[in-house]
Amino acid sequence: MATFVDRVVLHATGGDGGNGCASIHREKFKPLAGPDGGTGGRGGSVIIVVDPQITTLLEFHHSPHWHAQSGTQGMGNYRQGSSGDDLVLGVPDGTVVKSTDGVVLADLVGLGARYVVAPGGHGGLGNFSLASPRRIAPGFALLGEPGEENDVVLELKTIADVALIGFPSAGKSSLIAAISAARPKIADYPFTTLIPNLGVVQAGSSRYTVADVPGLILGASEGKGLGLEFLRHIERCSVLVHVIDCATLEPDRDPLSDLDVIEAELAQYGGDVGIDGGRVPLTERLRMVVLNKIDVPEARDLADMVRPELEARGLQVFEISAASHEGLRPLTFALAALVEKHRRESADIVPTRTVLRPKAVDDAGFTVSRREEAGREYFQILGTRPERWVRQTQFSNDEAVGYLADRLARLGVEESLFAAGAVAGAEVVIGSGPSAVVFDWEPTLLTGSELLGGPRGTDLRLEQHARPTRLDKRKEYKDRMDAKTEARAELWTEREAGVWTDDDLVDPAQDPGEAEAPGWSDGSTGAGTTIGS
Ligand SMILES: Nc1nc2c(ncn2[C@@H]2O[C@H](COP(=O)(O)OP(=O)(O)OP(=O)(O)O)[C@@H](O)[C@H]2O)c(=O)[nH]1
Ligand SMILES: [Mg+2]
Repeated sequence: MATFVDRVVLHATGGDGGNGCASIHREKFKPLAGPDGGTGGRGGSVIIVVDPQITTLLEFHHSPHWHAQSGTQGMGNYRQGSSGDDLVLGVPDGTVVKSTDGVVLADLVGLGARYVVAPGGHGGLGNFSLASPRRIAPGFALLGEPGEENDVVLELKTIADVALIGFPSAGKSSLIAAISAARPKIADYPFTTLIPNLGVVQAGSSRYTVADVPGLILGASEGKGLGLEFLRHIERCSVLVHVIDCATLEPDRDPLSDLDVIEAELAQYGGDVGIDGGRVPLTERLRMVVLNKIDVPEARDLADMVRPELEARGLQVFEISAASHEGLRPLTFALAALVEKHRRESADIVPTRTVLRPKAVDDAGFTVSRREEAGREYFQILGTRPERWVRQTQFSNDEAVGYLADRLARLGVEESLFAAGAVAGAEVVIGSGPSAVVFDWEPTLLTGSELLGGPRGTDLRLEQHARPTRLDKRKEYKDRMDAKTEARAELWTEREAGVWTDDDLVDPAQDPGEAEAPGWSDGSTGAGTTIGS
């Protein structure tokens, strides 16, 4: 099983923020001494950072799901929850972070370059922090915010100065083995090399790295052979070396057509060149040609024959034998000169360390839009703050819901809903996707002037003209007086009867001895109590 992985999908989830606490402080003689619920701790974030010890993304291939620690809840007596620890994951130098739809989010080059994949959620405020002169003892706290869930693609682009490219069995691995301490697998069948190999070459006082990538064939850009999959590893190389096999026995191949095929495939491979930091396209990189296997007599003749043609194209040509080590010394020094040249030229260009393309944070704003879906009309509110407030609200607590309504109104959501044409009872959706919350809107009118936005004569207040007329008022007064007279008459009948008994409690017919009624009794008037007679 291959132990080299250069492209993985990472599913990262930030830790949830801890919930705030609603608690009331108590001490001796002060049983209700004010709110003292602490704020919940922040959730940890999932962060990737360049670690020079790591050379492959294998670990993420085996376990792609990572979850940072959550914050703990706030507690009474003003105690805050503890924050969750960040989860720091090491990745190889040269890792590119992309979104799942292919947008480059960060290019991690250099020790310590880092990228926050999934930030943790905020902790919810405790009722101590929610207290204000107008809300002295809040009976609620805010919920912790869930951590963000993000999927990103990690791609490894090897960092080397020189890349060896060419057909399978051209002798690329043999060459890197001859000039450096790298010991890749070498054999006479195509596609011996399945993963990129790196070697360090020392030529005089200069030192540079060389990458050997799997061989390319005609149609690699359409996926033939190993395709262009490994070409991402040469995207960062400053010098390209065409290794050409002069001793091949295949009938339809010769050094010139081999070179053309590889160049065509390179042109076909656009890569991310140009997106991240405006690198030089592959077809415009410094390059040279190495004619290999000249220890074979026919190969040497062929090499001598094609050399003028290649030089006429402006290419630097070296005849070598990776087997007998002939011609290697001039080659390594010529490569050193090219690498040094490139380093000198790029020294004044400020290195593009980390290209971060964070989401635009528009913290202050929100948008209200009228939507229709399957005949259902609703108003959607999108915005960082309204969405977070909704996530932090405990909907089983009326006070918390009231607090949310106040916050939304203060932000100006109601005015915007009016402006968008919403009326009382309209369906309002805050957020999008599965976490969206749906409300039936009950406007809390501050001044009523918002209603004047409609066409003339459509003010809702004008339709409620149910003011009583004088006749209505007189009739109502008369009815009230009649009812009063009736009630008084009833009372008098009862008084004149002179007995205040409750028929349900005592039945005098059955128990004459106990005929005295419960209730007020001064004992002077015998059975029954007479009031006011
Ligand atoms: N005679 C001779 N044979 C060579 C020379 N260089 C490489 N070979 C042979 O060519 C064959 C292929 O060599 P590799 O180095 O594996 O070729 P490669 O370009 O890495 O091939 P892939 O990894 O398949 O792309 C091996 O059998 C080598 O022994 C050379 O200079 N002279
Ligand atoms: Mg090889």
